[in-house]
Amino acid sequence: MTFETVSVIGLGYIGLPTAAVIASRGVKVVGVEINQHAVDTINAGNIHIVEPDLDIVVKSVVSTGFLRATTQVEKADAFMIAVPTPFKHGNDDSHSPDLSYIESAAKAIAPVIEAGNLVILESTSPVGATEKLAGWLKEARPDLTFPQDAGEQADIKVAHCPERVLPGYVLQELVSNDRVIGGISPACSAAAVELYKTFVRGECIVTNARTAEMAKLTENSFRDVNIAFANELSTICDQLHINVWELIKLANRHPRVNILNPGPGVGGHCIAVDPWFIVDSCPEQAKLIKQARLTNDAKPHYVVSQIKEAADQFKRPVIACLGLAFKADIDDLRESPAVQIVQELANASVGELIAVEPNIKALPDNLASQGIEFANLASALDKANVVVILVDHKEFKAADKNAFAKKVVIDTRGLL
Ligand code: SAJ
Repeated sequence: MTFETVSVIGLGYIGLPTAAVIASRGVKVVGVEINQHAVDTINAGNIHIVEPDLDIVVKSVVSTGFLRATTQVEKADAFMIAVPTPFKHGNDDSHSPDLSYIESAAKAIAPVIEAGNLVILESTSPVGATEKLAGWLKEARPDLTFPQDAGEQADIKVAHCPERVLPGYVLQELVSNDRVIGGISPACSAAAVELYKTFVRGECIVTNARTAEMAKLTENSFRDVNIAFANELSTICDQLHINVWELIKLANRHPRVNILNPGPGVGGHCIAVDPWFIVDSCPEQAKLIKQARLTNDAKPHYVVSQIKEAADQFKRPVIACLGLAFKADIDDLRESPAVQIVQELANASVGELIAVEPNIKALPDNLASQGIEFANLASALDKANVVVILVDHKEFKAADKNAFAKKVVIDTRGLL
């Protein structure tokens, strides 16, 4: 199979870097995005998301004409769907995945697909989503054959190739990570491997679509369960007056123990979401996976109660909250436990709040409107009597530790 034109549906945190990297290999890429502002930004050679070095690659592939963004779906040899799979609205307890973006993408590309095309689902999806995608395509195009019926002879090939890149390292990991390739038939997998080989240096490992879906969910659940273990240890250690960081360091000296780091909670758009897709599929079996989610989701509230206790020691508590991003050295505040903690403190009127976040220029409106002050590290440390370390940003690691000496410090990241 040759891929002269690749269409990437959804130009977000995964779609845009993927489109840019494929275009940088000299393949014509058309990115389809419903957000007109994103389309205009990309076509002007700029980016609408934050990811190191992505701006340089996008500028280059747009200027050489290999990448173009549009709101209209066009014909292509391969279609890669990289749209969000959030939870369904309105029922917070069920945490059911919302596949409507995938369904819309299927309905959008259906009119332009032709025999010989490859359709890939990159979005993190519950088990069975790729089969559903193939079903939606078939419904819209009864004139074509699909692998769920026609097997190896199908006109259209469909596969799931889940993204696995780490925010902040997307450009490196897109190329160097191994890829799990799950075709609905072996011919679908083979075609997908050919496409990924054009830009992936890691190995492309073939399986079926359902296993590929579960593999991605498993990777993030593995991390979530391990972080939950560390978070549970941290609360046990507080109770027993043991330093959890020292404890973990010691336990990790064992050749077969490797405990992750406790923190203020688990944020981001993946690890706190994907395990629920497994729980939603198999609620009876996925007991540990569910408990890990609950344990990690409870951690921000635990940190808030620690801060309240510390603030109670002062007549006029001034609380410096160091870091708002969901993890170190990024500017992404979405789904951040640090933001959740700061907001809970503001709602509870615990004291004067100062937020320090070196990766942003100003506080977002929702925080600024709650009367939270935005300051640099030095001035926050100067004013505060309680200091809460919420993110282990490099600026905080580099800070003079003496500046913390006379403060009540709650160090959720083990930075000190
Ligand atoms: N965290 C801890 N303790 C740790 C590690 C992380 O508290 O020891 C917290 C972080 O502070 C953050 C959250 O967990 O709030 C998630 O951070 P992360 O760095 O573990 O992961 P993400 O969400 O940035 O990216 C993950 C990655 N998955 C795995 O490492 C298994 C990435 O490879 C996936 O592509 C990405 O999810 C995704 O898109 O699914």
